[in-house]
Order: sequence, then structure tokens, then C-alpha cells
Amino acid sequence: MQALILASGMGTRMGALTADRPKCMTPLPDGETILSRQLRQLISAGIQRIVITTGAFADVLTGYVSSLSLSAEIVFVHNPEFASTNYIYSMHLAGSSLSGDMLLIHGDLVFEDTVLDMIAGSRESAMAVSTTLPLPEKDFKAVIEEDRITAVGIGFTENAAAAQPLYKLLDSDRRIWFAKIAEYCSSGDEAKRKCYAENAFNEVSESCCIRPVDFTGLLCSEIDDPSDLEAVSAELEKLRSRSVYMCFSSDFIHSGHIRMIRRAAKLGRLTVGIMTDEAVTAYKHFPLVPYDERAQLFGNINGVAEVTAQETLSYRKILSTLRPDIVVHGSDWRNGFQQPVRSEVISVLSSYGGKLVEFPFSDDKITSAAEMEMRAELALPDHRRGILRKLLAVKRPVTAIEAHSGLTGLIAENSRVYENGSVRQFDAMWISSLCDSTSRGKPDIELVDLTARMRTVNEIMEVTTKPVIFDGDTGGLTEHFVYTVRTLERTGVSMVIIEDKTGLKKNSLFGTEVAQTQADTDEFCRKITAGKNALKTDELMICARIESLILGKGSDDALARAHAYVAAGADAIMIHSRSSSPDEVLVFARSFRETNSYTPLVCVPTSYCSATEEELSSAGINIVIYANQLTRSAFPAMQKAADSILRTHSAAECDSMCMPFKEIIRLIPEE
Ligand code: SPV
Ligand code: MG
Repeated sequence: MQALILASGMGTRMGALTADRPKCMTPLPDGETILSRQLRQLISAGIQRIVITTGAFADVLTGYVSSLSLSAEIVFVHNPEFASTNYIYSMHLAGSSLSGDMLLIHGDLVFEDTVLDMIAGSRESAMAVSTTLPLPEKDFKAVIEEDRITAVGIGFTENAAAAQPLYKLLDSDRRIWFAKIAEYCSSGDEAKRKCYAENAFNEVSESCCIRPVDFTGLLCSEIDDPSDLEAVSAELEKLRSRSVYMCFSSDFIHSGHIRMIRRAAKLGRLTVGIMTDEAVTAYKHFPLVPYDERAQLFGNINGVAEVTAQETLSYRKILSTLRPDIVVHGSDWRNGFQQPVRSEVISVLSSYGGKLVEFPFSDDKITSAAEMEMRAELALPDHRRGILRKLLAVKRPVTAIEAHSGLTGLIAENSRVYENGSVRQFDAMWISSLCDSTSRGKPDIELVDLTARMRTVNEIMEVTTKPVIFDGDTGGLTEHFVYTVRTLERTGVSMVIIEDKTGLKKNSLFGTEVAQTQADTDEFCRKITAGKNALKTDELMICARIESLILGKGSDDALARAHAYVAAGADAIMIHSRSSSPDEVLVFARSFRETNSYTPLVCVPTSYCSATEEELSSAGINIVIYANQLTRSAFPAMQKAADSILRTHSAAECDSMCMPFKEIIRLIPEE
């Protein structure tokens, strides 16, 4: 790509500053001139051929440029009629020296590197505009319609944005505009050599596609008179101390991140926020790489001055602490669930004069390829098994939902709701004995054997990445349990819950309506200890489930058992209840926490479904399991569909209750 700098003008409004030199040679505070700054920026952006139009003080200008010993090819095109024409004529004269895509810049424009990057990096023709700056009275405005610039000039106000003469023109647009310019300049009409080149553009704008590129918050100003020079000089001073913030939640670094960091670092001193494990967990999944390592990785990238922890998806707290001048983000968050986060950032920034700079996001392919790879890794048994323990350290409560098949596993894995710019999702999956048995049309009496249960576990694990909590019923004979835990450990299960029952187990929700026997405490303790001793890692957690409340034995019995099971090695305690109120579970949890603050507590609010996660967690519960809701909601839906077909002798009525077949075939993404 090449560049055209228009530097033929007289610059009379600059007074003494242009008495012996062209305006583009006006010195800036840091020792550069407007032109030498532009040339340096263009060359460092990779531009190797630069055409400069000259007019007033042409010799001074060419001599000055050659004294700069630049590494790019510089071509001068002189406009001998500079005093009586406008830059449209200089562009006309330069036209034959140009080919391909180009940048077009007025020689009195001062802009920062990022603005040039945004324009030069645009895939389409582009012009620098600010959609939020007030419309300038005497300077250019661009009319924007459907994200295209349809006219540029001083007089427009409707759908207009402040615009600066910094363009990228793709070859096709350049040809169209320059052909019109040639027509203007060869028409013999003097007025058409004195008008703006944009007058010609406005006649052909329908055939061109120039996109507005928003430079709001960044320096991009023309210098027309000494007061402009003063304002721009002050801006340049400010740039030196400008602070920039951007945040990453990623486990891996790819070329897109490096590009973003490079661009952000050009804006000022860059602090990178790294989302804490807790924050990443809440919004995506438990990070593969822990916070400290991620902070080190990002901290070592060139351009990153500092790293800091961002504790939530919301930027409010960190922005209030750091008060950066600029926040950088990919433009992808304008759509999707992060919109409220973005709005909050804009409002916090505007409260103290900070600005948001968004870079176009073009790394979808790299990101999704890396994410696919990461998902594969997340699903590996050795990775998945330890996640629940890690989750327990950063999140309360951890939530799990029942899954009994690949499909319900996918629902547990992928269900998300977006709430105020944040995401809510389940943390883990519960492989319920009730639902696993029910889906096979069998009673929940340990009739479905371990081999069949493991088939379900594998089916679910094959299509998911979240940790699995396995309902181990009574755990069977201690002599069998020691083998079961090893099988679960090898498979990547994170927790097995065994209930303190003995004999023929029936589902707890029957309570005392059926004959059920609670296990002897010591005997159950021996099972727990044997299970713990059989394990090869300390990642698979053995959770002891207490049935005292179910069997009407009261809270004291439950508490005594809980302490005994913990002493025997239980990694967690599940307290079960079939009461319609959560009170007995809450009382148990609070009492247990009086003497034990560390052992995770698990509960299953099926009968006391009115309990909220907040209520349970504030009493000391760590894991809330929604144990059967997918099975219980699917069954009536299926029953209704079957009844409807039988009743109406047709599938027509039932069709409206069903997912469209186009969706069902796309429900399972192909990898
Ligand atoms: C299960 O889901 O299989 C359970 C929980 O064990 S409950 O059905 O409430 O006993
Ligand atoms: Mg069960």
C-alpha cells in the first residue's frame, strides 16, 4: 500500500509559522514536525512508497524531506498552481503516480499511531470520523448511512459525524474518485479546481464504499491556526502519560492477543487485567491455567507494563481503582451477552473523562480453533477429576444438575442465562441413580448395576467437560466399593456420594413410607475409610450422605454421624431431607458449621424446592444438586405428545409442542 500526503497549501492562517516554510513543517513539541511525524508513522506502519504533493515552499519541503534520510521511496508531485487551486488539483496531478490501495492524508493532520492502524488495517475503504465529538462548524463532516460514508463536506448536519481527512482507499474506490477528480479538473471550469476533492467524491459516493472508522477518544486533528497547534501540542503531552487498561480471561495466548496488546500499548502505559479463576469460572469454565500462571504469561508480553487481577466480569471495581484514561476491548462485545458490561464500562469511564477504544475483532477462527483444542483437554479424565475441588475453593455454592444421557449432559454443559452482563450456568453434573434407573424404566433399588451406570457416565463424559458427581447409592459391599472408587477415579469422576443405608435401598424420597434401614455408623465409617485408602489420587472426593432426617432420626443423630464420617475420611457431607421446608437442612448446616468450617456440605433441594441457592449457601452449604429436574420436566412433555397423537389420530396438534425438526438435527454440533 502507498500513501499520498497533500502538502501544497499555503497555510496562511498559521501566520509567522508559515512565513518561510509550508504548514506541514510546523514543529511539534517533541522535536518532530507534522510531516516528519506522519512520515515516521507511515513507514513504521509498513508503507514503502509515499507521494507528497508540493506547492508553497516546494524547495524547502523537498530539501527537508531528503534531510530526514527515510527508508521509504518518496515521490514529489508539484502543483505549480498551488496559489490559485485547492488540493483537488494536487490530487489530480498526483493521480498518475498512484496505483493500488492507498492512504490519503492531509499534510496538516496530527494523529496517533492507533488511528493510523485502525484506518490502514481496515479491510475496506475507510475514513476517520468521530460519532460522538460535536459537529465542527467549519470543518469536514461525513454523512453516514447504513455504515457507509455517502457525502463529505462542511455543510452537512443530518446523519453527520465529525470527520478528518485521513482515508484508506481500496484500488477500486481510488479509481472511481480520481476519475471524477480528473473530470472536474479538466472541465475548464475554474471553480472545479478550487473546490474540495470531496465535492467530486460526493457525486460518485454511490459507487464507492467508504466505511466510517471511529477515532473517538484518540488524537486526530488538523492544524489550521496557532490555537489548533496549541491544543494539539497539549494533547501530545498528555499522550506521554496516558494509562491504558485491557482485560483477558483466556487460558491461552494466540497471535490475536499479541496483536491487540501491541496496539493497546501504542496508546499509553498498558495495564493488563487478568480475570481471577473465580471470575472465569463464573462466566466460562474453570480455567485450565491458574491465575498466577496466566498473570505471568501475559506479564511477559512486550508492551505490558503491569498486570493486575480483575475479580469480576464487570469492570466497575477495577476502573474505579485504576481510573485508566483508556479501556481497550475488541469490538465483538458490542453484540451478545457482554453488552451490559460494555455499557457499564462506558458509563464509568465517562464519569471521570476516560475513553473506550474498540479494535475490530477478527480472530474468531483462531479463537474457536484454540477453544476446540481446549475443550478436548478440559474433558480429559486427569484434568476433569480435580476441577470440583478447585471449584469448591473459589465458588459458593457450586451447582450441579442431573444428567442421565448424552443429550441431558449437553443441556447441563451448555445451558446459560445472561443476567446484567454476567453468565449463570451449572458447574457440574449429577449422575442420579433415580434418573439413570428411571430412564431405563427400572426402579431405583440398585438394580441398574455399575457396568450399566458407567455406560451412562461415559456417554455423558464423551460430550461434556464439566465435573461429574456420581450417585453411588449405598456403595454396595465395602469389598466392592474399593473397586468402584478406582473405576470412577480412572474415568475422571470428581465426587462419589454414598448414602448410609443398608439392605435393599429404596429411593429416599419415599422416606419412612417404605422399609429402609440406616447403616451402622462404624460400619459406614469403615466403608468410607476403605474407599479413601483405595484411591490413587486425592482428587476423587468421597461424600458421605446422611439419611437421618429422611428416616426421622433427627438432627442430633445426623450431626453425630457427620462428625464421625469426616473423621473416617469423608471429603464432604451430604445432608438429605424430604421435608417441604428447608428448615431442617439449614439447622443442620448451621450446627455443623459451628465446629467444622472446612468440610463441604452438599444438599438436594427437591422436596424443599423453594429454597434459594443464596439461602442454602449462607447457612454453610457448598454444593446444591438439582437432582431430577430434567427427567421430571421431560416426562410430562413426552407423555403429552403421545396422548395428543392418540387422541387426534394425527401428529398435527403435537407438532406445535415439538422442537422444529430443522433444530433437532442441528442440536448436536458436529466437531
Ligand atoms: C438420586 O437422584 O438418585 C438421589 C437423590 O439419590 S434422591 O432421589 O432425592 O434420593
Ligand atoms: Mg440416588
